[in-house]
Amino acid sequence: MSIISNLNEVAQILKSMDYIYILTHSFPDGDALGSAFVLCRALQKIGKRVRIKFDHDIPRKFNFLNDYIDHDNFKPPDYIISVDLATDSLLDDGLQRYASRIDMCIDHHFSNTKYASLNYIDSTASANCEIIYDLLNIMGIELDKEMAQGLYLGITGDTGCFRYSNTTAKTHYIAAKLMEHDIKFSEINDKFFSLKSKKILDIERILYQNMTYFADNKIAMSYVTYKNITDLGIDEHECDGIASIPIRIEGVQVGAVFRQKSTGEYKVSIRTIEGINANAIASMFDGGGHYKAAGFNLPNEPVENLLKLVSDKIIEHMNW
Ligand SMILES: [Mn+2]
Repeated sequence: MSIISNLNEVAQILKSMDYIYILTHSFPDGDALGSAFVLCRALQKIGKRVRIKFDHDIPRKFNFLNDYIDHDNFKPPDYIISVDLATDSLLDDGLQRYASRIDMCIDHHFSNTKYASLNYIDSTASANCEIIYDLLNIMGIELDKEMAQGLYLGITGDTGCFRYSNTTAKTHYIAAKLMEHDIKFSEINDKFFSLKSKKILDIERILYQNMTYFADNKIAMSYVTYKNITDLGIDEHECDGIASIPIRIEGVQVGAVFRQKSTGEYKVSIRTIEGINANAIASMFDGGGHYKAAGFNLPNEPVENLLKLVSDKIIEHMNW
């Protein structure tokens, strides 16, 4: 459980590894997949045997990454690296057996629990892909167009297309360097920020219908049941963007979306405005995440009770 604060050291250690599995969080987003994909491809380029390990299929929109994912038996890995994984409990259930033996963690979550033998955490990076960009530079591994696209995907994803306050001058600098590789940035941004399937619009309609306000409209919460999701035939992964719907309502300071999982439990996503720490709210329920975006799980109970439970805690926490 030690901390590495120098990326040069990470580079040195990676060079000494072989037969590596790369793991990331369940419901992987662009940053998780971009980090895993680019690191995998980079290490393969210098002759390492590496696979990304998943328990579930990844969302269809990320299909271009599939070649790098190990669905067969590799061999038992000698090393395990995690990327964009704040805590080992966020691994897919089928990967929990690796949780206790992660050698290296490369992450940008402020809430990272330092579960690996060696932990490199830079919470000033808007996206984990920023760290991977620096790392490959240090290692002298040249980016190709696919890698530049993977990194751009992670950065634009975690900054909400360069809108969130985690965006820095360095974020733009790296994005500019990536654009020199002739990447399809416009297509990527359209695909991830504008295009919506009819099914997603249907699930959004349900969210708007279920919207509930607390604390003088400072809190807005909504939910979708597992039945809603399966009735519409939606792949659970496709719902990622719905978490930010309540916080877009004018005057709302804390937004939450409760999404029921197949187990009946609810995955709660918290979004906050500047000045309110979403991570602190999620921590009250044993969750975590970023300053303005965090999450936690709640047991299978009537959703009205859960909304009330969470809003009461937030009201108390905020002194509202
Ligand atoms: Mn990330």
